[in-house]
Amino acid sequence: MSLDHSWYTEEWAGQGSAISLKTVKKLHDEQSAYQRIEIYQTETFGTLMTLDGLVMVTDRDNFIYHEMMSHPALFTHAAPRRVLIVGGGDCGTLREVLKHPGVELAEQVELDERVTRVAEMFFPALCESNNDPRARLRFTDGIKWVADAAPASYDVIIVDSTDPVGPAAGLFSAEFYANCRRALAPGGIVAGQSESPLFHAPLIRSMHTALRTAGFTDAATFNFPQCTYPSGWWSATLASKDGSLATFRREAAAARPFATRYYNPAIHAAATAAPEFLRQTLG
Ligand code: AG3
Repeated sequence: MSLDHSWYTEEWAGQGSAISLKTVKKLHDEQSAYQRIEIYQTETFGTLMTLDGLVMVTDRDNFIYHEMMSHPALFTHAAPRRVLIVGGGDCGTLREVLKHPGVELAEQVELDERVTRVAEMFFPALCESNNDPRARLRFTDGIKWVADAAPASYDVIIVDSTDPVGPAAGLFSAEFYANCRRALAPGGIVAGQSESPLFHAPLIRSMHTALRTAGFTDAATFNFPQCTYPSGWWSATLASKDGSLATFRREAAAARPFATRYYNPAIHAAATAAPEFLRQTLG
């Protein structure tokens, strides 16, 4: 069976596999200072955004990723007030973070302003909280931002990055995590997107090693389905500055005053269960 021009395909380098989404038309195509940003209307997944040919967001399944990047960390921290998002230019993570009434500041530091401007045009729902008075949108290098941040200035740092290649590679390093740890207040938590358990287990292991090297005292990988990302299975890795991740506020999560479509307390607990091969890889 051959794929014709009405299919958008992301081939997964070295994995002999790919995702294809049937497209109706291309809505936007630009080369920003950093990357190629494309928007498609798909037949069954709504609007699709790709960066340099890699799937970032579709209307249909982004809720799983954005909820799992946000709520596990925010319901593990005792009382998150100041949240930093590194990357996350489509603003989907920002929207989830701002659903927490206790959050007083959600600062997003995205390298490429064009990603956010294009998201505002084509993903208005993800950007619906961008004008919340608690939101601060910055367009600069997140690695430098965290290195320059005042000590103890955030409660939670969420790293909503692209794959660990190019400018995003530094977001997976021990040096970056050490700066995150310094920028976190006591009790602080960092959460980073950590790729596919099936395809990238060695990367997840190296993240755990880097987090420990940086001084984090506990780390755990939360896994969840993400059918448009490589292997269809994805993860977020959380780490605690100086405590444990067992401080999950289950009752607060159960009584959350906002709607979710994936996250709930049972999912929170289940997502931390490591499949046997991952448990062995992580040692
Ligand atoms: N974060 C991108 C995860 C990496 C996807 N990788 C891929 N398609 N090869 C997405 C940003 C969503 N806020």
